[in-house]
Order: sequence, then C-alpha cells, then structure tokens
Amino acid sequence: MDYKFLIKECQDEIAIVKINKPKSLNALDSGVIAELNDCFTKLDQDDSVKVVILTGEGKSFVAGADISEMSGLNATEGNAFAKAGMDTFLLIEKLSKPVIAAINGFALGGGCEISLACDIRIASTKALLGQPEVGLGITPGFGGTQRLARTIGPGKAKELIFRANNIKAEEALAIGLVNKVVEPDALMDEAMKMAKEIASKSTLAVKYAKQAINNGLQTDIDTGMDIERANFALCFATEDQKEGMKAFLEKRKPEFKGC
Ligand code: CO8
Repeated sequence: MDYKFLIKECQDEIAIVKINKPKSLNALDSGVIAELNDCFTKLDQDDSVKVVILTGEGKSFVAGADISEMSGLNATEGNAFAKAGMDTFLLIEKLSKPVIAAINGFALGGGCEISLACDIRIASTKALLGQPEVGLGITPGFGGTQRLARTIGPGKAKELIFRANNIKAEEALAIGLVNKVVEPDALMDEAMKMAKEIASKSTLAVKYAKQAINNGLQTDIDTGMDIERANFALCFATEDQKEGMKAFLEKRKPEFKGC
C-alpha cells in the first residue's frame, strides 16, 4: 500500500511513523486509519524493526478524529467508524514490539487515545492533551474511556473527560498521562535515545514483558502471576537468556540475537 498520509522511515532498527496531514492537524479520518492499520500490521511482522516511534507532522500530533467526516454519521456508521479506530489502536497496543508516542503538539480526542494505545508517551513542552468529546456531543470512541482510566485512574479520567478541558504537557506529566516532557527540539532525539536503549536489550524478553503487563492488567492478580510465570519460563527456552546471563558472568556486554 502506498501511503498518502503517513511517512515511514527506518533508522538503526527503529521505525518512525509520522502522520502527515498537517492541514487538518493530522485529524484521523477513515483514510488515515486504514493506512495506520496497514502500516502497523506490517511493522508487527517486520523482524528488522525493534521499536516504533509514532509522531505527527507540523504543530500537531493528532487533533482528534476527523470532525467533518464524523458530523454526518448515523449510529450504525458511528459504530463502524469507532470499530475501525479501535481495531487499529488495539493493533498498536498489542504490537509485538514497543511503541513510543512522541507527542509534538495537539493530542486531543482520538489523538490522546492513539497515544494511550502506545506503550510510552514523551511530550514536547508544546503538547496539549485532552478528551474534548463531550463538548462535541459524543463520548470518546477510540478506547479513551477504557485506556485513560487504566492509565491515570478513574477519578482523573472522569474529570478530564467530563470537563473536556485540555491540559498542558507538565500537567499531563504530573497525573501520569505522559512519561516525560522535553523541549520541542529535543523530542525526537529523546524518543530515539529511549528507542535505542530498548532495542539494545533482548527483543524477546521485551516482547514477553510487554505482553505480560498488557494481559495482566486485564485480569486479577493470581491470573496475572500465571501470565508472568508463563512468559518468564518462555525466556529460558531462548538464546537471549543464555547469552544475557553468560555475558553478565563473563563481565561483557551481551549480544542479543532475538531468538
Ligand atoms: N477534525 C477535522 N478537522 C480538524 C480537526 C479535527 N479534529 N482539528 C482541526 N481541524 C482542522 C480545522 O478545521 C482547520 O481546518 P481549516 O483550515 O480548513 O479551517 C485546521 O485543522 C486548523 O485548525 P484550527 O484553525 O482550528 O487551528 P488552531 O491552531 O486555531 O486550533 C485546535 C487548534 C485547538 C486543535 C482546534 O483545531 C480544535 O479544537 N480542533 C478540534 C479538536 C477536537 O475536538 N478533537 C476531538 C475530536 S472528536 C474525537 O477525536 C473522537 C474520537 C473517537 C471517535 C469515535 C468515532 C465514532
């Protein structure tokens, strides 16, 4: 698939996916969502990529779902539109490798929601985050009611969603909505630095850890422990575990092969 709204480039086992529709502040319409779905499906299968960075072109990360496309929808069409977004965001959330959102500007509505589907969020000091949907007469519909509450707790999530007030990066950091805030010029460097750090570790161990955290969060603590134990045990069937521990004992850096 040729992309009209995405720019994808790879540097040193890191893929950077940039949403490139700056005239509408990278609003997510059906076309962008279909391209993101295609792109992340391929990234999932691409063993040469160890970490993905998602960002936006221009002054916006993503200013939400496309309001002009949504304005004429009926309930059935609204359901289908939400499902297309949700399926794509689930693909990002469940990707076999970590995804870092580099939030360069507006992350509103669907923009905040897509960042929540990523594993780690780094924001520029210029970022503005929020769920303004109730001010438009709708609820969040790309997973916001679920992931925001799981990320920052139900009280803060309800306040943000009910008041529909957008918050600056520093406040987002204070409530745990983003992991880190940096100056705009430093955003991509910081995301790359973190991505490279992760890429230097055992790809399989990182994948199993991501899976255990994500799956464990959906369940009770006993089942969560079962999930962790199963994935921990899987590591002992890998070359990476042997290399990682051998390298430690030999006082050298490990050379992981991802198998
Ligand atoms: N959809 C469509 N177009 C948009 C959007 C959007 N979400 N956001 C901005 N644009 C367009 C503007 O219409 C404008 O277009 P034009 O130049 O043709 O007039 C262009 O982008 C530039 O925008 P502004 O002139 O408004 O730029 P400002 O810098 O003045 O303001 C803001 C920036 C504050 C981000 C402002 O554009 C804004 O408030 N945008 C809307 C933000 C918003 O409400 N987002 C949430 C949308 S709802 C949502 O995401 C629901 C997700 C779940 C969907 C489930 C499906 C059923």
